[in-house]
Amino acid sequence: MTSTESTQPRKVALISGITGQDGSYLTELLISKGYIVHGIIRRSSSFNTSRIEHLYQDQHTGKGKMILHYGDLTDSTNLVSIISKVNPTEIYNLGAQSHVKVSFDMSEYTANVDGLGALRILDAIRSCGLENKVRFYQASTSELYGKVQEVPQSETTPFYPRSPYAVAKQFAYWILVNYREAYNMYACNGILFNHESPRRGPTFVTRKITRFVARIALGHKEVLYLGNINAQRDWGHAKDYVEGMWLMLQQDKPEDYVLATGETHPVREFVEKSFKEINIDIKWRGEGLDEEGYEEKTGIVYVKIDPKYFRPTEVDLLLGNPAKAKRELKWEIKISFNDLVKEMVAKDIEYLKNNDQYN
Ligand code: NDP
Ligand code: GDR
Repeated sequence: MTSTESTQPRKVALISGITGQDGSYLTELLISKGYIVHGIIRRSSSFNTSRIEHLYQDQHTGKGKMILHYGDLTDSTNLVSIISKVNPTEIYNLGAQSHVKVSFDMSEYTANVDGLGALRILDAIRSCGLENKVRFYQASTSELYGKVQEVPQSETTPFYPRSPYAVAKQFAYWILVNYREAYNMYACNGILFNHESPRRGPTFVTRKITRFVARIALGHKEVLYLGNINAQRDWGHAKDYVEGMWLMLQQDKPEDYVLATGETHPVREFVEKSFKEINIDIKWRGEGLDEEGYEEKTGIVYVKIDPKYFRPTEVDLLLGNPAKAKRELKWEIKISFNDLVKEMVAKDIEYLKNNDQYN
C-alpha cells in the first residue's frame, strides 16, 4: 500500500440496477471520483450488460474499477452475502421493475422487487453490522405524487400513488424513513422526476419516440402507436440526476430530496420537438385522446393513438420543485429539455445507421 492510499478514506460503492440507464451513468460518475464500484446483475439468457460493457473491458487484467456479482433483489441470502463480501461505504438501490404500465400486469412481482427489495437491502445492511457505517440511497420517484394534490410537487407534497409500481415504491420510501429513525442509519430517498437519455429503455415514451423518429429520418414508412399524449412530465437528463444521487450521500445528515427541472411538457410536445429535429413540422388532426393521429403537411400519418397504451389509472401532471436540492446540495441542471431531445434523436439516428441488428 502506498502512503497516499493509506490516508485516503475507502470509497467503495455497491449498486443494484447497475445494468440500467441510471446504473450506467452512476458507475461512470463514481469511477471518475475514484470509487471502486460493485454491481449486482441478474442472470439472463442473453447479455444484459450493454450499457456498462465499456467500463469493464480491462477486468481480466485485475485492474478493473467495476466488479459484478450475480444477484437479485428477491434473494435475501444472496444480498447478505454480497454486502458482507464487498463491505461497501455507499449502497445505491436502483434495481426495480421500473415500468409503470407493466406494473399493472405484474403487480405482485413489482411489489416484491420494488417494495420488499429495498427492505431486504436495509435488513442485509443490519445483518452485516454496517448500519452505522454504510450510506444508503433509495431510488424513490415522482410517481409517489400520482393524482395531483399540489403543483409544483416538493418534499412536503402528500403522496397519492396511482399504480402498483408507485404503491411498491411508497413502501420502500417509508421503510427507509422508519429504519433511518429507528436505527440511526444514513439513508436518503431521492424523489426523482423523469430523467431520460440515449440509454433510456426503449419502451419508455421518450425513447420510443426518438427511435421512431430516427427510423422516419432514414426513410422507413411506419406508424408510431402511442397512448395518452396529453400526460405532462418534468423531464431531465439522467446524467444530471446521478450527480444528485451522489450528492445526497455526501452531506452531514441524511435527508430526502426532490430532483426535478421545474419545467413540465406534454408527451405531444416531446413528439413535436423530436420531429422538428429532422425538419418535420407536426400538424395534429385533433386535440383530444379520441383523435386518430396526426398528419404531416404531405398527408403522411406518422402517429396514431392506441388505447392499449392507456393505463388503468394515469398520472396526469408532474412538475417538481427542486429548491431544497439546489439550496442544500448545490445541485443544478446542466442539460436543458431541448438539448435532451436533440441528443436522443441524434444518437438514435447514429445507432440506426451503424447497427444492422437495430434495424
Ligand atoms: P431501468 O429500468 O433502466 O433499470 C432497472 C435496473 O434494475 C436494471 O439494471 C435491471 O436489471 C434491474 N432489476 C430489475 N429487476 C431486478 C431484480 N429483481 N433484482 C435486481 N435487479 C433488478 O431503470 P432506470 O435506470 O431508469 O431507473 C433506476 C431506478 O430509479 C429504478 O428503481 C426506477 O424505478 C427509479 N426511477 C427512475 C426514474 C427515471 O425517470 N428513469 C425516475 C424515478 C425513479 P436488467 O438490466 O437485468 O433488467
Ligand atoms: P413514466 O414513464 O410512467 O412517467 O415512468 P413513461 O415514459 O413510461 O410514460 C410517460 C407518460 O407517457 C405516456 N405515454 C406512453 N408511455 C409509454 N411508456 N408508452 C407509450 O406508448 C405512451 N404513450 C403515452 C404514459 O401514459 C405516461 O403518462 C417513468 C419510469 O422511469 C418510472 O420508473 C419512474 O419512476 C417515473 O418515470 C418517474
